[in-house]
Amino acid sequence: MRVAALCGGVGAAKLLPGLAAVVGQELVTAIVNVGDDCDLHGLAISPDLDTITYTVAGEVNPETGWGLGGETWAAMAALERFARVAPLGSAAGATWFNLGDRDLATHLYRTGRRAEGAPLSRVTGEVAVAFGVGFRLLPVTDDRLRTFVVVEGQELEFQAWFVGHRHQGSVSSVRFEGSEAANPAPGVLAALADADRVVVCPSNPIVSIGPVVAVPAVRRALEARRPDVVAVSPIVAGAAIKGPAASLLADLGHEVSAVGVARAYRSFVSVLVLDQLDADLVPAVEAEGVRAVVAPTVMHARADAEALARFVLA
Ligand code: FO1
Repeated sequence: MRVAALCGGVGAAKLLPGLAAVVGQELVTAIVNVGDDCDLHGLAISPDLDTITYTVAGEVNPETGWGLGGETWAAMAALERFARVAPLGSAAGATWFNLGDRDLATHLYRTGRRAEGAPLSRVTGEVAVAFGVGFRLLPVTDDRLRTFVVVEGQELEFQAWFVGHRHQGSVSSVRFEGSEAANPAPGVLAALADADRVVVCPSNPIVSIGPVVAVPAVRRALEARRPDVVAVSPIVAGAAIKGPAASLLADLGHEVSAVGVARAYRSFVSVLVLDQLDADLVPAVEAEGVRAVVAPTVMHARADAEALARFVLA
């Protein structure tokens, strides 16, 4: 069975190995959010692509869910020296976004290859092979697509809010700059057309899945495959497992529940997997025109991910 999985960062990274265990890595194509990407220190940084790569390679930092395990921070520590000389407003030498010494190598390689004219999708494939990842990993687009949030009247780039401001503050709006003009990366539309099943991983519906489905041709391809598109609710019992999904949904006027997720996804998703804690929401989800099925969706261990993957693909 060929599977295409729409992915953000940590939530998706937990389900992917489960999907691979069921159908085999070579039959899974991950279509990954790039709205979180950022340019710091002159480096091209793709957090969600790296989180997926590092996780499926078994090299992710298990405490944080991002970056590499066993990291050292010599480069970040050395940058502190320049803090007292950097002019106000300069981004040079920033240490608010923690880049470990080994993680830096990935950004150096990606930046070097992009400077040679290689598209992000090509470089992502090279990085995946370098980490021994057998999946196909694709950025949703090779074009520039960046997420901005407006908090207390101030517009911030995604990482400046998520990390710089520890995703605090009430978000009044979110936009995906470049999405309207963005084309799917090579292989994305074919993956969505050829897949026997499309899985929307339990990532943040607004800022992880949102940018992916904001690419017009991707949204159209998903709507055309709606009967074969299954989503796993990232909201369980009114809360997100990790990150700001719940507060974001609330800030933007969505119901913070699997019902709110069903409403957000219903134009391209035909089945929503709810956690057992939300079994009582089945009728309300189905009232949104989305079939609801119940299974344990919180993944603590690999076995949980494989069981959930088996359920999602059944
Ligand atoms: N998240 C943090 O909360 N603090 C950080 O300093 C941080 C650094 C970082 C570096 C590389 C990378 O790939 C991810 C990093 N993240 C950090 C996580 C990142 O902000 C999130 O993974 C997302 O973009 C949301 O999924």
